[in-house]
Amino acid sequence: MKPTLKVRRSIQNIYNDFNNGKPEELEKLIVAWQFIKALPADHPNSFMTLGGFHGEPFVGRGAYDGSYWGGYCNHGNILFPTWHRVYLHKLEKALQSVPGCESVMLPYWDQTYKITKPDGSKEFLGVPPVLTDEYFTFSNNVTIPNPLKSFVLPVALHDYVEVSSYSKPQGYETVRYPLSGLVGRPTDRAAAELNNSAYYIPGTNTINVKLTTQLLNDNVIGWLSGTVEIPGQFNPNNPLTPVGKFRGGVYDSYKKSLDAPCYTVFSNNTSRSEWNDPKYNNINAQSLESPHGSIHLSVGGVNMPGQDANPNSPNPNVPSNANGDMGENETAGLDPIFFFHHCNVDRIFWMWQKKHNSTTNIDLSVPGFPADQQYPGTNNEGQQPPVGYEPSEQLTMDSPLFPFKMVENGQERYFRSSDVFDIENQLGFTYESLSLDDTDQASALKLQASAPEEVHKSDKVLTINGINRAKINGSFVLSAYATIDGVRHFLGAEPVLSRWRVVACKNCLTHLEVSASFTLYQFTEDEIARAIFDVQINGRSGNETEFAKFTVANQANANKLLTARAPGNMMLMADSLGKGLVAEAPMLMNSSAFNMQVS
Ligand SMILES: [Cu+2]
Repeated sequence: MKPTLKVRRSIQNIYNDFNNGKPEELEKLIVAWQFIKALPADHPNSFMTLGGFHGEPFVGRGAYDGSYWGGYCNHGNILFPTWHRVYLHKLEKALQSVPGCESVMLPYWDQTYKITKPDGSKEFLGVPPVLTDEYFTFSNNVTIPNPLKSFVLPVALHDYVEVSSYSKPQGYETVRYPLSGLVGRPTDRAAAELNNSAYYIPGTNTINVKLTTQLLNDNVIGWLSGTVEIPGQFNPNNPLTPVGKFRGGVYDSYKKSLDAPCYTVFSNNTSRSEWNDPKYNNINAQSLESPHGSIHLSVGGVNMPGQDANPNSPNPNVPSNANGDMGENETAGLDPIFFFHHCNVDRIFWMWQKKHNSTTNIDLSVPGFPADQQYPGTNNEGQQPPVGYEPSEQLTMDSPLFPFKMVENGQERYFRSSDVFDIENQLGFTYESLSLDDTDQASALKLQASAPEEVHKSDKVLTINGINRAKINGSFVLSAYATIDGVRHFLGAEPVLSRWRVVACKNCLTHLEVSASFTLYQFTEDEIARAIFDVQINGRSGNETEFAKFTVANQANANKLLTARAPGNMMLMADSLGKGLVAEAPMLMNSSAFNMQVS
């Protein structure tokens, strides 16, 4: 008989138990987090050590060479789900090492969970209050600063990679949307201070946490539901303001990723984009990494297009300069919310495994692709390899997952993906099932009942290739639009979770590219035939002048696009489209590779 499995639960359920006379589970979790955060920075179980494995402090070749990544995290390749699985396991072990906390399991932030509001309607919960509250009060009335809200760096973080400015001093406290934590240079600090002062309680230097929490929740819920319409901002006299809900919202992306045809395509954005390349005629698929990146950006503060001016902001006309730590790979692991987010990502990974008969073994082959060729995403070509890897090195499920070690037959060795395929039999735990889990009949039925009928009119997909990432500092969002009969519709947004100084990546300059595809299910074939498509990039503003050139103003340029479109031909190439967008656009688009296609 199987030993009883430990259970990773939803943090919101644990919080509800706390409020309903069962405080032990949450209190132990809080004690464990507080403890590992207070350990000396160089202690192997300290939060500084563990949170720092993801990005900064940089080690290895990437500490000085921008062609490499100085952190250990794997993104854009097939190790993304499994590397993070081991990472969570190590943090959980650290929490369990705290005296009296041996039973603590890492909970997940169930992002797609909906609550019923007093009027009976359903809405996403947003960020659970226990992750945003300023204080935590134990049942014995002792109150402490909430250890899950932020982390104060016990040591400074320095970025020595060329001219990068992504450094943080000792004593820096992590921040989330709508605040900015960009403090590397005096100009950055001034911009961050200006941004943050908009959220002070009037007459003080104290952040209005109630307000910033509300704005964070609005932003996260906006990303989840895929709503870009800003209440009160839509101007019927200005039809090119984008409207609508889109199917690429985080909720739909997570759901769609569960249908990804094979592990390789499911596991990362690079492999997914190859699968979605129009040359293969495949059914459009989504990766787990993509909605995961959206949550990073929603918490870390990259505005969705149309959310630049927030009507709830104390000064709605000031575009947000939010630069939260979750939004860049350098510091994401140092905000405690990272681990609750990734625990949910891992839960969805496990759901995919159950659905695709992959709980005990993972097959890397891609249907229709020759087994003797390297599929994109099965190495680190075209991106900066993390610590321990070379760009062309072939990755497998037996590649070492640096820096995580385990003991086998008395010998210490690095973890491999194959050590953690089966969370129940190899790691001894399972997930409390909640939203998105088809195996939970009750919640599946509830989901169906609450989902409005979606009319599916077309199978066509808009694909965009060849955006040059090397020119864009920090994370950003690529969004796509279709203008039909004078109304500009928002098609979706592809998050790009990135590092601060990408241009330092010398040997990546020619091929560090972003691709994205957007389904056009909501339009008829006829509407698609007369649609004008355009793309926009939203990223970190107010810090690097380079980025500003790439911002594409909505209305002015949509008109120019009308003339750039060849009649009856829905493929817009860089030369015509580039001029239609902005003068500098070809710098951003790899001119030979840029391609926008409906097929
Ligand atoms: Cu992540």
